[in-house]
Amino acid sequence: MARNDRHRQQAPLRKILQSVVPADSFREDVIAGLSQRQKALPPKYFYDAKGSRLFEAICRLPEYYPTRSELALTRAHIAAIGRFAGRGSILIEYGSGESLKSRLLIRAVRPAVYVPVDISQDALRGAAARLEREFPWLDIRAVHGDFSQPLKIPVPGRAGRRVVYFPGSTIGNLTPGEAHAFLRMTRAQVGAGGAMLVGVDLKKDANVLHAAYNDARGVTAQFNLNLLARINRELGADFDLRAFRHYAFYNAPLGRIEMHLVSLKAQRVKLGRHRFAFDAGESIHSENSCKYSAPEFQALAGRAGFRGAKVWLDRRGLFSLHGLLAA
Ligand code: AVJ
Repeated sequence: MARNDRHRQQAPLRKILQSVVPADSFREDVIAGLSQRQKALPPKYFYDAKGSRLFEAICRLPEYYPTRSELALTRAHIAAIGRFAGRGSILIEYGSGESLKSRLLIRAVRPAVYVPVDISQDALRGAAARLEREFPWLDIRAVHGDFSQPLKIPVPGRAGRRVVYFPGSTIGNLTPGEAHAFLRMTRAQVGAGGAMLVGVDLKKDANVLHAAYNDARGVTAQFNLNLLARINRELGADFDLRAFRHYAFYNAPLGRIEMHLVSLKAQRVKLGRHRFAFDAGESIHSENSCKYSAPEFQALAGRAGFRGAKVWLDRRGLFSLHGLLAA
């Protein structure tokens, strides 16, 4: 067999083992969110195909430092991060894991099993296929699911040390109360002797934060507005995209960037048999992106049953990676 045929001769891409995404939750979540006094939409719905492309474009923007900072710190500290996770561990990644960081970690940890978990079936398939090509030795068990719910991980409990990798400051989408519950759930997931590696964006100059969510090219605005476009496309709503504007600001007392979609006029939006009325200036709260100092996040993890054992920062001190151990 020719050397180049090796990959093609491998077993076909392992099936997506588990699917725990309820089919109808998008419609229900949108209706529930738009029915609140402060209208709100869950940020996990940003990531349809177009939204995922826009998010990748955000990650390349000069103003959006988190992606570059996290990659730089992962590169700089990969040996220590790998030792912390422990060679041969069961590595569970929340997110599809096609990023450069995930590949660095896989190379450093050489996990016995790698379990990417993602709500996007396409992202998961793409990532798993690519990782399978790059790491032919890697046992990949992809899980299609929502990691904000308790998940069954398709690996026997005794098979090895469980380490959850949750990069990208996605945890910032949760309020501190929600993050606490999420960390507790993950603590149960990894069990005694388990660990977690969490990427967390740091508090910093509000101007730097503001620029990262109000980029000059308006890509973040497009990303935010795509949520309404998606609701139109998939749920048949009639949002007029020109009548809503992207708005993002740093809420200092709450330590978070808030993204909103502001209605530019009084208007009504139709979604099936529902009608949602907007006043001029009224907003839909579409995302929180909470920022934590290193001690703040360690304290939060401590209340959720973890010990904050390690913190790695990039050289500019913009972003952090926390190594947490089951307490
Ligand atoms: C993927 C949730 C970490 O909060 O910075 C980027 C998403 N929103 N620009 C973030 C996002 C607007 C991002 N997270």
